[in-house]
Formats: sequence, structure tokens, C-alpha cells
Amino acid sequence: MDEERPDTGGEVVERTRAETRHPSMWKVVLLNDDYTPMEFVVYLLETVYEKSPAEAYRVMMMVHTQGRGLCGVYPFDVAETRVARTEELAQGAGYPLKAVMEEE
Ligand code: TYC
Repeated sequence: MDEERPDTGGEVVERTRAETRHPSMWKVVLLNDDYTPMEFVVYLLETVYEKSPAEAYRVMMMVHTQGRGLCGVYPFDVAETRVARTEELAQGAGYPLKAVMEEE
């Protein structure tokens, strides 16, 4: 018999253990390139990622100097939407800017 699912003789057994699993969170990480203007990256961080001007500048400089920087941590759908919006705006402006999602 399967130990995980004891034979209950057809009875429905209620689970009493609290459900402790929760949906994973996703990091949105912005990547550096040589072409996207710094002002555009700051604008994007302010509008798409709701950063203050100072925080947007800090994240932009982190990406510029370290190659990558954290924009935020979100549920999957929110992260996906922000990455898509980032690439839409960048592509529309003719810049190669990329953002990626990483599961926490
Ligand atoms: N490295 C770019 C430049 O010198 C600026 C930049 C910053 C580009 C952050 C992308 O995610 C980025 N113009």
C-alpha cells in the first residue's frame, strides 16, 4: 500500500495540517549593456519599478558598475509583466536593455 495515501476504504479524510506552502517569489534583475542611456534606465526604474529618483539612480549605477542589479522581488505574474514592460519600452526606444527573472 502507498504509505503517503493510506487506504481509507473509500472515506474522505480531512487534512488537519495547516497549508504552509506559498507561491514562490521572483527577482527581476536588470542587465548592463553599452548602449542604453543612463537617463533612460533611471526613467524606467522610476516608472516601471516605482523607485524614487535616488533609488533609481542607485540601482542604475549598480547595474552599470557591477553588470546587474535588483529591480525588485514580486509574485510571478507581476515580475513577468514588469519584465515585458521593460523590454517593450526599451525596444520601442531602440535600446537593447534586458531584464531577467530569477526564482528566489
Ligand atoms: N552602461 C550604460 C551606459 O554606459 C548604462 C546602463 C545602465 C545600461 C544600466 C543598462 O541596465 C543598464 N550608457
